[in-house]
Amino acid sequence: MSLPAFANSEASPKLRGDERTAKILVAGHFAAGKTTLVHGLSQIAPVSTEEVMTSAGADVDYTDLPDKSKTTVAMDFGRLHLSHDLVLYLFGAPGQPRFFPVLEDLSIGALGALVLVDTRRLAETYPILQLVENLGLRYAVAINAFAGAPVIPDQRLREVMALDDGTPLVWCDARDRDSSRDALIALIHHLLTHTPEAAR
Ligand SMILES: Nc1nc2c(ncn2[C@@H]2O[C@H](COP(=O)(O)OP(=O)(O)OP(=O)(O)O)[C@@H](O)[C@H]2O)c(=O)[nH]1
Ligand SMILES: [Mg+2]
Repeated sequence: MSLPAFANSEASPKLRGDERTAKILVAGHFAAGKTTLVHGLSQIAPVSTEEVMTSAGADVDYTDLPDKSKTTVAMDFGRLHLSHDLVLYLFGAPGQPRFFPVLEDLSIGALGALVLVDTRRLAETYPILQLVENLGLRYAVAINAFAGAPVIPDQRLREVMALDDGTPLVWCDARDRDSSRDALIALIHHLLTHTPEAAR
């Protein structure tokens, strides 16, 4: 399978109406960088539903990252021309377990999922992977390489996450458009080469 030349990543192409479209779920644990990735890639004004975490939510919110004051409570939304004839609708899910039912709802109609991971929070990745698999979504794992996070060899990461050999595992920087786009390309390649013809 091949993708045509990519559209200018800085452009905000209008929809022609004859493109192929796909809904993609961007999932991952708390603070994996989902909102950062969707907002960085979107070629339209993204939708954000981040809310400030206050002491009122201390019992239920994750509070181990003092610099992170907001968390997604419903979804991120963005749109990206990945190529001139393929448009992705990106739905970023909340990362905290109490919002998992929202992730389930957001997954409806998705072609696949990009699962973002910070290697410092691998334990929080397992329930996300479990959920995505239970939902029947094909997925790629993108390690969002935070400064100071352990650099773990891919083979070891595959083992600890129990990834199938065919599941793409890529590294990215969610703050960088090209890097994030490459992670999505890996997912799309996987989806287009593993999706039954009838579902295309
Ligand atoms: N150093 C570094 N910081 C990042 C990266 N990606 C995101 N961040 C920062 O990490 C913080 C968390 O990013 P978010 O995009 O809010 O994470 P999220 O996965 O949407 O978080 P929730 O919605 O709360 O689950 C933000 O302050 C980002 O600026 C990255 O690749 N490297
Ligand atoms: Mg978020």
